[in-house]
Amino acid sequence: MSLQIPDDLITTLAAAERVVVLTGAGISAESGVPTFREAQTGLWAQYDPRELATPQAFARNPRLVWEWYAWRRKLIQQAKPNLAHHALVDLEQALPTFLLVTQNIDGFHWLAGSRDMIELHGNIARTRCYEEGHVVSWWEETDELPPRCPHCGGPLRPDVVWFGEGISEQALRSAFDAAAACDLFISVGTSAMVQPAAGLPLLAKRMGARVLEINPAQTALSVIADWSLQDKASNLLPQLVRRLDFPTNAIDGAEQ
Ligand code: BV8
Repeated sequence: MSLQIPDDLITTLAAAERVVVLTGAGISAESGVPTFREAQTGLWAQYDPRELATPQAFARNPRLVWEWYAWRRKLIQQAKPNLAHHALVDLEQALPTFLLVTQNIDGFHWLAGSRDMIELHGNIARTRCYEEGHVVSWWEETDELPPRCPHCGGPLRPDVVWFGEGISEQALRSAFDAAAACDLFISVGTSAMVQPAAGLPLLAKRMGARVLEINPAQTALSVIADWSLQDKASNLLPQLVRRLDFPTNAIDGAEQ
């Protein structure tokens, strides 16, 4: 039995001029991609992701970190966006001004059809040179891991933002400007712990926006949200789009 969506939320969303959505690992949970907080499986169960997703871990054991991302990349390649991702595509196409900011690196939003979006933490499908920073799309496969940059011979790394690394100024500026100017901020599937992303809903609230949180669990954001709907994103987001009588092309396409 899905959660009942409050009428005042529907009224607010129907009248919203500028909507910002922040997503975290929870929106991909139903695609079969484990969230950061779920215990990792198999060989990786012994590691804490927050320890592995750091420059220190890569410096200490580059092969281990490279193999961890290769394992996650394979998992993601075998999965696909779910109804929650597709519902956000229908929202983007129906609303006057919409920006999706994701913490996720799985690329599922783009795959589902989202275009007005910012990948704050990079994308696991992209690889870059550890030394020179440019994205590398081809390299010679040898037994050595991580592979070597074909230009400078330095080690390659995933093009993601690790803990302790800065996020692109331009991405941050766009995300914070949009959060400050929006009239409705929707937080989906995030524990609202990782900075600076976790500051976005707080800024929106401070600047007068209403805040909707979609998460089966309570988080630090739940107490300040105007609506905290504790249910799965793939239940609630399609319901939201349908209650608004918005076209559901992306949802319908995914359900076929
Ligand atoms: C920076 C890419 C500075 C890599 C990631 C103390 C206080 C404040 C900040 C800090 C601090 N100490 C350190 C910091 C900074 C640090 C930070 O925030 N640490 C945290 C742990 C406190 N932040 C940083 O280091 C950032 N950089 O601050 O730079 C700087 C400036 C200039 C120069 C140098 C440095 C960089 C942070 C980016 C880290 N990289 N990802 C990778 O993925 O391998 S973050 C990583 O964590 C993922 O992106 C993931 O998204 C995120 C975890 O958060 P969530 O997305 O929320 O996922 P989580 O598993 O936590 O929660 C899932 C939620 O989904 C749950 O609530 C669950 O209930 C819900 N859910 C489950 N199923 C569903 C669902 N919801 C809906 N539907 C469902 N079906």
